[in-house]
Amino acid sequence: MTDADYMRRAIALAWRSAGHTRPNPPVGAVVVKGGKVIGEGRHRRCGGDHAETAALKACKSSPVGATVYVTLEPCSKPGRVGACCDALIAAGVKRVVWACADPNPTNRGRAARVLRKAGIATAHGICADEAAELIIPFAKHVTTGMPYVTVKLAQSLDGKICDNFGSARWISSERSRRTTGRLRERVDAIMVGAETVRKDDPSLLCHTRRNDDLWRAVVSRSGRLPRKAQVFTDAAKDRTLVFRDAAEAVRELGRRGFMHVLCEGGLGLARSLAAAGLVDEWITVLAPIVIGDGHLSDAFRFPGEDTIVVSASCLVPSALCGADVNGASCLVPGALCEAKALGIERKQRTKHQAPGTKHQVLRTKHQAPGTKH
Ligand code: AOF
Ligand code: ZN
Repeated sequence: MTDADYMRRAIALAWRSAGHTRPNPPVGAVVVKGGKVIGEGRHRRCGGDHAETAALKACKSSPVGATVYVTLEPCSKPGRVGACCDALIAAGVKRVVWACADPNPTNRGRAARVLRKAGIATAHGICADEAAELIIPFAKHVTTGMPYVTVKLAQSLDGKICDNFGSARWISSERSRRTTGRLRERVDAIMVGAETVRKDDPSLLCHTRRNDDLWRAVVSRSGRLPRKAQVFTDAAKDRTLVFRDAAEAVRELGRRGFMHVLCEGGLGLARSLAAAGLVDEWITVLAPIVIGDGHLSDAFRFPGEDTIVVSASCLVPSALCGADVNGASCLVPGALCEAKALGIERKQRTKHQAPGTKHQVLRTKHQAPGTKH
C-alpha cells in the first residue's frame, strides 16, 4: 500500500460526509502503523470531531509513531473544536500526509510549520486533485461567502427544455435519475422556481441520504404558492425557504452557511441565476428524443445573448459524467461561457441556428481552456 492508496481511502470516507458538513468541508482521515490501518474517521457534521480527531479516537491500538493521512491540510487554529495539529502532536504521531491545502485563510499554509516544529514529518499534494474536488463548494463559500451553484436541466436532442418534473420524468432514464440523485446526496439545498412547485409538486428530497439537513428553496416573485404542496406539508417542511428573488436567495443561502445549491428548474430560474452571474456549474440531462414543435428551442439561449452553454467535463466530479446506453439519456456537464470567448460572432448566427450548437462550436478558432467536445 502506498501513500496514494491510503489517501484514496481517506477521500472515499470524506465523500460520505459531502452534503452534511456545512459550512465545514467534508474531510476524511486514516491512521496507519506498521503497514496496517489502525483507525479511520471523517468529519460528519459542523461542531463534531474533525476527521483527524475522529480517526485518532477510533484507533484500535496506540497511534504513537503512526502516519496519519488526511484529505485536507489539518487545521492549526482552534474554532468550534480544538485545532487538529494540536491533537496530532498530542497523539505522538510520526508523520502527517495531506492531499490539498485548506482554502480557509485562517488555516491555509500553517500546518506544515506547526507540525514540523513539533518534530512531525509532513508531506502534501498526494491525490491533490481528487481531494480538491471534494471541497469545491467549501472553497468557494469560505473565500466568498457565496454558495457554489449547480444548475441541472433536462433537454431533448432538439434543445427543448423539459423544465418541469412531470415531463422530465418521462424523458430521463433510470440511470440518469440515479446519477442526478447522487448529486442530491451531496448538496446542501435544492432550489426550484414557483412554476415547478405548482406544476409538479416535487418533494425535492433524496431517497439515498439522510434528509434532515437537506433544505429546499423556492423562488416565487409573487409569493403565491400552493399551501398544500409537498415542500410545505411533508416531514421536512421546516426546511423549506421561500424567496422573491433568485440572486437574493443565493446570497441569503450563503449567509446561512449553505455551500452547494442545486437548481433543478425551471428554465426561468436558471436564466435569472445566469443573468446574475451566479451559475458555477451546468449539467444538462440530454434525452435521446426529439420533441420538435416547430421551434428551434431555448436550451442554449441565455441572458445577455452572448452567453452559451459549453460542455466541459473537467468542471464536475468525474463520477457524475457518463452516458447511458440503449437510448437512455446522458449527462452533459458544462458551464456558462461568453460566446465571445469561444470566438463565436453573433452575426454568424442564422435564425435557425441556436447559438452554441455543436456545429458552431466546432467552427470556432479559439476554444476556451479546458473545454472538451
Ligand atoms: C480539518 N479537519 O475535519 C475539518 C477541518 O469551526 P471548526 O472548529 O469546526 O473549524 C472549521 C474549520 O476547520 C474549517 O473552516 C476548515 O478550515 C477546517 N476544517 N479541518 O483539519 C476537518 N472539518
Ligand atoms: Zn481540524
